[in-house]
Amino acid sequence: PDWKVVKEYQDIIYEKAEGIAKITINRPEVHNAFRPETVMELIDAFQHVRDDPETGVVLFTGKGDKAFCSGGDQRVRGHGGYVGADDVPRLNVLDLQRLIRTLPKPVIAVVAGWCIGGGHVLHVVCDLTIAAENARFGQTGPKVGSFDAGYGATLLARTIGHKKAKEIWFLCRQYTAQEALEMGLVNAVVPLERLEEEAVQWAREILEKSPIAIRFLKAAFNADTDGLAGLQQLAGDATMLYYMTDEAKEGARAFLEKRKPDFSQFRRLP
Ligand code: 2NE
Repeated sequence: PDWKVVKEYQDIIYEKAEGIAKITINRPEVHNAFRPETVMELIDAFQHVRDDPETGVVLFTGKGDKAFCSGGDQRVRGHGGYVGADDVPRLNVLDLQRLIRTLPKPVIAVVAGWCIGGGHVLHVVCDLTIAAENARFGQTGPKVGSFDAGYGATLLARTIGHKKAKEIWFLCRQYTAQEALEMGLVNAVVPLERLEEEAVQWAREILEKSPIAIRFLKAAFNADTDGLAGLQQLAGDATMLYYMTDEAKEGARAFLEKRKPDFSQFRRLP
């Protein structure tokens, strides 16, 4: 695709083409580790994607072929969180995780090289993952004095099963792309030079499908794991559809016309 930059950032690159957004963590010197400002920029870009009617699928990736993301930038880990220029300790990557989950468009993690720690959790919360043959997956938390017992543990367990998820967190080993494929952690493994091409192909196939069908399916998959927050998302989508019906429009119109609504004109379907 002929990627065009949507907005300039310091730590990330946000581009789009053909209805596909590409968001790239651009800190290759630290294997694309994120600091609070990186996450703020990612949140800004993902929020823009959510509101952009031209975009139907997001590719989320890391700059270069050495890493997708190596998690939180350990150089700025302070007392109570990762500390940005404003001197406030934060774990704002959790907000980003929720934003990716509630984005009503599929997000595909496009992984070359290291996908580790909080970076691994980011691919776990993406809807699909396409990995290059050189991708390496794992959690390091209990080794470096951290953990993500939210989506990082529980959604991982829903994805690959409890035994394997506990192994990943308790032993902190690293897994090849092929091993990740075998445990259902990624959707496909391709040669590095074909990584983006393959991800774009998957995005194009999704874009040919009905956007509202895809939106509801994503919300339903998430509702199963996200409890009332997941149900809220699904219910919000249902409300959006309901607002498109003559029945809902009759209710709003009747209020404005100061009359009783006439819902008798609408059939009750089985
Ligand atoms: C990823 C791994 C295994 C790669 O090893 P290697 O040997 O291929 O590369 P190297 O030399 O370690 O890394 C290259 C440069 O990137 C920096 C390194 O310090 C190194 O810098 P220089 O020495 O060349 O100056 N780098 C890599 N990862 C970094 C990081 N996360 N923060 C800052 N600098 C980093 C190896 O690099 C590794 O194990 N990295 C650390 C992985 C890790 O433990 N991440 C944090 C997990 S905790 C977390 O992310 C988290 C959470 O648990 C809960 C909430 C939020 C976040």
